[in-house]
Amino acid sequence: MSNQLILALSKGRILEETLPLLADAGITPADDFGKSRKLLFDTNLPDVKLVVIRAVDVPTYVQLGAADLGVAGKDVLLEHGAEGLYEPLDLGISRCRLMTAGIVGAQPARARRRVATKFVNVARRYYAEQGIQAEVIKLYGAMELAPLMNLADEIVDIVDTGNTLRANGMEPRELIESISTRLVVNKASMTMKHERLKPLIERLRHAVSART
Ligand code: PRT
Ligand code: MG
Repeated sequence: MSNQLILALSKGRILEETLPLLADAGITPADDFGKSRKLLFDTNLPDVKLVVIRAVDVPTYVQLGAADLGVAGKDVLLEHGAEGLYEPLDLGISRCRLMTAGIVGAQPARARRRVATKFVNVARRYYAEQGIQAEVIKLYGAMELAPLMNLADEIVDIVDTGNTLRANGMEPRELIESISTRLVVNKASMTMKHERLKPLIERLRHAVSART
């Protein structure tokens, strides 16, 4: 392992909220950030580099040690599994809820409920815990469409304002988890690079608590 610290950031909506938090913690990307198709960036800290990757890939990078730290939604972490990861800090950004949802007024009547979701592991676990027989159908997007097209009786998806559900004649049903974005750290890095990681985590912790 090198002396470099690699921080993996989730691109998309989480990135937009992560950058101001990093700035509060005194970590700013180099000038070329976001300007090119580059995915690996220097920062103002000589030993810290950033990679910007698909949110679903962040746990993999950190778990396998390609990145020392990562910023990922709790939903992604729950779906991926947390083996090999520490989760020292709730960053408190990109809050939302993982919920079941269905067509307004419709009862999920079937003995074996058809559930469309990209969160197949979370969904299987949840319905098993509820003692509900479920056939989980993997989709990669537009989950709201599945009940309308009679592909599924219910979906498991992220809800924030509920506008997306409402616009499609659907309503939230049960809360599975409240979600926010977390800092994750590779377990081996935490041991081997502890002296360098600890102050970085503390800077982030202070930036988070200064906001609340
Ligand atoms: O888009 P891509 O497939 O590349 O990746 P992604 O969809 O995983 O990334 P992105 O940028 O959409 O960010 C997803 C992460 O942001 C999630 O893993 C959550 O941790 C967090 N987050 C917070 C959200 C939302 N809020 C959110 N509202 N992720 C998605 N949504 C979507 C939701 O899927 C639904 O389509 O917004 C819609 C619901 O919003 P409301 O306000 O209409 O209820
Ligand atoms: Mg998206």
